[in-house]
Amino acid sequence: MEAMPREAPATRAAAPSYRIVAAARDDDPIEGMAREVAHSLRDRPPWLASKWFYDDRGSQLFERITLLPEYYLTRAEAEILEDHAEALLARVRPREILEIGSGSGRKTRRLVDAGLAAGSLEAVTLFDVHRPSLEGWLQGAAAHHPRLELTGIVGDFERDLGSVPACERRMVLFLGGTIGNLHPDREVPRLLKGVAGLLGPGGSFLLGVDLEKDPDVLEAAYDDRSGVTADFNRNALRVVNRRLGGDFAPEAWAHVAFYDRDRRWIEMRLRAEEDCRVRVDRAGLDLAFREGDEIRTEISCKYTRASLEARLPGTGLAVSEWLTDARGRFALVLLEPSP
Ligand code: AVJ
Repeated sequence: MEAMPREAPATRAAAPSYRIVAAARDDDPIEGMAREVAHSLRDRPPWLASKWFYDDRGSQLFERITLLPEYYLTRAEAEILEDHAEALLARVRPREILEIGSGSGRKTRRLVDAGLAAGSLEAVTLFDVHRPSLEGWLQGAAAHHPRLELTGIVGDFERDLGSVPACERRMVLFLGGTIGNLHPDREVPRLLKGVAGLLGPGGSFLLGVDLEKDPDVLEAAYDDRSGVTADFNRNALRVVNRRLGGDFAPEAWAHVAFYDRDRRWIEMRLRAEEDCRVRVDRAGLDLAFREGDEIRTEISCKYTRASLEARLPGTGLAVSEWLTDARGRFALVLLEPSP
């Protein structure tokens, strides 16, 4: 049978559009997660990567964290953007904004508006593990800015940045203090080198960094009175249960968050409140935990200008602007390729 060519509606303008692509060339994401979790839960001490917090529920819980009175990071960063985004973008004049770990993309809007005001911006690409967050943002952006070239890339920024195509006058954003989740010696230099490799001619990198401060303030931000962060922390277990056929009892694990003053990072853990046996079918795990055993779920490293700059040699990047909020809690750092 012959297919009839369908007629395009002649009078309607093209619908605003965007595209979403997967970064990982290889495997089934569940397969990959199973392999990683099989390794990390057998490690001594056991741990789970913090990217596993972010399914639909975890992404919503994080959005609630950003509204908590104790969690100053988001507001401090927003203050800096409010004060400096326009002038910054007018100076840098990016053609493309590429945001990694974009989440809900609320801050992205501020920078996109500044890029449009500067008259230079033509394309926006968001890179995140959570596809629905990308869809939500891109849909809204397509409706408001039909002329922007909009792309979402679903991927793991620690592994898949190499699949992002090259581009001129690109401004990479890595905001919110998410760099804190990376190990400062082992993972941060690799990430910075990866980003440097994405910057074409005229490229720049805007990085949000949480700064060292009174440990009581830090600990309150990661152990709020209303218990939202505790729920967020336990979500890692729910995600393992659902995706990998696990049988963790999330309510039997207590939220632990403390500032490690030597390593200068917040560490979040889950502590077993009773002896238990846990199976994770798809990861081939059958684990025994004793009361008091802990699983590390996140580090969130805090920096000073000096300790951040100490990570830069060998990455191909140098600081060209260091902007903080009025209370010096958080920094937005503009990095550019070093000669
Ligand atoms: C989204 C990675 C910036 O480390 O502060 C919030 C995640 N963890 N509360 C952070 C988080 C606990 C957050 N980042």
